[in-house]
Order: sequence, then structure tokens, then C-alpha cells
Amino acid sequence: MNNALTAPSLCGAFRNRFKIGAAITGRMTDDPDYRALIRRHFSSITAENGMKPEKLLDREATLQKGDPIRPAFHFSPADQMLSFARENEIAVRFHTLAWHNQTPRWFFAKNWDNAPDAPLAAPEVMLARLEAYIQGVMEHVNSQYPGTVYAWDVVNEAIEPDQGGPGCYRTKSLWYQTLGESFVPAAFRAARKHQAPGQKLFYNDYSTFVPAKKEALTALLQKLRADNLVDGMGMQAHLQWDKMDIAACEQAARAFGNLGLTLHITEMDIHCPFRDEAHQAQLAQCYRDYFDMLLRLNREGYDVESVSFWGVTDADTWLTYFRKEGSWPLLFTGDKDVKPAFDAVLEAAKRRI
Ligand code: 9MR
Repeated sequence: MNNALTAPSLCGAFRNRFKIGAAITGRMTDDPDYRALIRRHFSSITAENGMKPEKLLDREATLQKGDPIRPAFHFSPADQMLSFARENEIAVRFHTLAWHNQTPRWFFAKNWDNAPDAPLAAPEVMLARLEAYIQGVMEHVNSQYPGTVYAWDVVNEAIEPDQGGPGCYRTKSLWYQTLGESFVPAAFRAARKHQAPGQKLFYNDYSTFVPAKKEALTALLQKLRADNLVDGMGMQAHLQWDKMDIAACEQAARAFGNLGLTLHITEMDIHCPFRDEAHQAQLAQCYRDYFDMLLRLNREGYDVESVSFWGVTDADTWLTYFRKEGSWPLLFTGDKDVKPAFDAVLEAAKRRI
């Protein structure tokens, strides 16, 4: 097998098509082999966890500050990755500002109370906190690392048809419980205020190809678009090798693209619990078909701007924990060799579609 460090550059092959990205961890930016691999193959990075609210919010310092609205931050985990990106001229997708998950409950509570059953803060307080959070993060990033972030995941995963709320909002989200659906436009409005020139604002979600979800998302994006609040749709693309429905993915991409939105594939992996040659060849075929679809869309004039994998090698995929079984879903092995899926994606870049 070919080592990833000598294989042709993936992002180089796609230079004229779209950015190729990966979700990375802080540990990777300390490891010389990962640094070299990322530099060679990726023109975009996302922090897998390091820029989420639970990583940036500092409760102790917030309490000390004594401000009921403006929280205190510790930016060091994010700074490490932003510095790595800046040094290596890699663009950053910032993930993520408003999300129900990985945002500590105390952020939603009256007086920043940490008790699991503490009363939630009043809607006007939460609106002000949402704006203060977004302002605090965006001002820090844009003043300390100008030109580094090109896309912001402003709102992540607000729609969940299974929770049955009106408009299919995720009703269990504490953002929804405190502010109702208005938290979505409010977050985008705040981000618009603090974005730097050239940055795009994204809504990001998974299973966007499921018809009920696609419909609800399209309705939401249409409203946001009408108010000029959103620039792009982030389609996560956590897929499975034996349940690929590329036509459904394509239909969703077209629906969002037809609203005039830039399209990012933000979190791509294709779960495959088998590492043998035959299954990995099928995985490669899944990637080939998916990338052919994206390239076709680009040819037609859709603005597919960036495709990011959720992880770098099979050794660091979240799927192993999530699926509670082995998963070999990405383009590089844990030993940092290229896989058949890598060759398939690389070849897709060369094909005239
Ligand atoms: O990959 C992330 C994993 O390490 C975390 O434990 C998990 C916790 O919420 O979040 C994972 O990333 C998610 C991303 O932020 C949003 N879309 C779904 C991703 C996979 O769960």
C-alpha cells in the first residue's frame, strides 16, 4: 500500500473543483505525521470537537465576571488549531455556534446555575446570551486569525422530524425550549453582524436526504434566504456502505442549491464495519459514485465549494464508538496508508464528467 505522505495530494487534485477538508483534533496538530498528512491532502479543516461551545465556554471565569449575559471564554483549544491552519494556509470551517448538543446546560440556566434541574433563563436573557456568545467567538477569531475562517456553521441540527414539533424543529433542544424557532434567525442575524468580508454563513445538518427532513430544511432555508441570513447549506453525509441512496443525496443537494445556496459536504464518512478487500472495494465504489455526483452538480453550475471528511484516518473515526463495532469508513488506514477509497476519489478528480 502507498503511504499517505508520498501519495498524490487529494486537495491538489481537486484544486479547480472544490476544497477538500477533514475534521481534526488538537492531538493531531501536535503529531508530526498527522501534520504532514493534513498539510498534504487537505485545503480545509474543521475542529471535530475543539470549537464547540462546551470547549470554548469557561464557567468559573463566567461566574467571576458576574455578568448575567456575556460569558467568559477559554480559547486555547481553538487557538491551537487556528494557528496550525494559519501557519499552513489551510482554510477553516468553524463548527459550530448554536447547537443543542455539546453546549453545557448551565449556559441555558438562570444565574449560570450548574444544577441539572436549575430553572432555565428567561427568553430575553437567552436571546442576549446567544448574541453575546456569537459576538465573543466571532470577534476573537476574526481579530486574532483574520482570513483563516471561510465558513461558519451558525446553526447545527435544529430540525428533527422524529421529534414531531411544528416545522419539524428539534423540540428537545434547550435553544428551542428557551427561544422557540426564533433562535435560528436570531443566531444568523448575530453572525451577519460580526462576519468578516468573504466569510459565508451556513446551516448544517445530517440525513438531509430523508424526504421529510429535506422538505422541512428547504422551508427553513427558504425563509432564511428571503431575509438574506444564510449563504450556504452544510450537508453532513454520514452514510453507510450498504444503504447508499445517491439519487436521494443528489435531489437534496439540488433542492438546497436551487435556493441559491453554496453547498458544502461537511462531515463525510461511509460506515463500513468490514475491512476486507471486497468490502473496501465496495466502499471505494460508494465514494466514486458520490464524488461523480458532486462533480456533475458543479458542472451544471451548482456551487459545491467544499467537501470535508469527518476524521483523517480509520483509527480516529467517531463511528467506532457510535456504532459500537469496528468501522473502516475513510480514505486512509490507521497506519496512514491510502485505501482503495482514496484512489477512487483521486480518480474522480481526473475524470471528465
Ligand atoms: O465526532 C464528534 C464526536 O467526537 C463527539 O463525541 C460527538 C458528540 O456530540 O460529536 C461528533 O461530531 C458530530 C458533529 O459535531 C455534528 N454532526 C454529527 C457529528 C457526529 O456525531
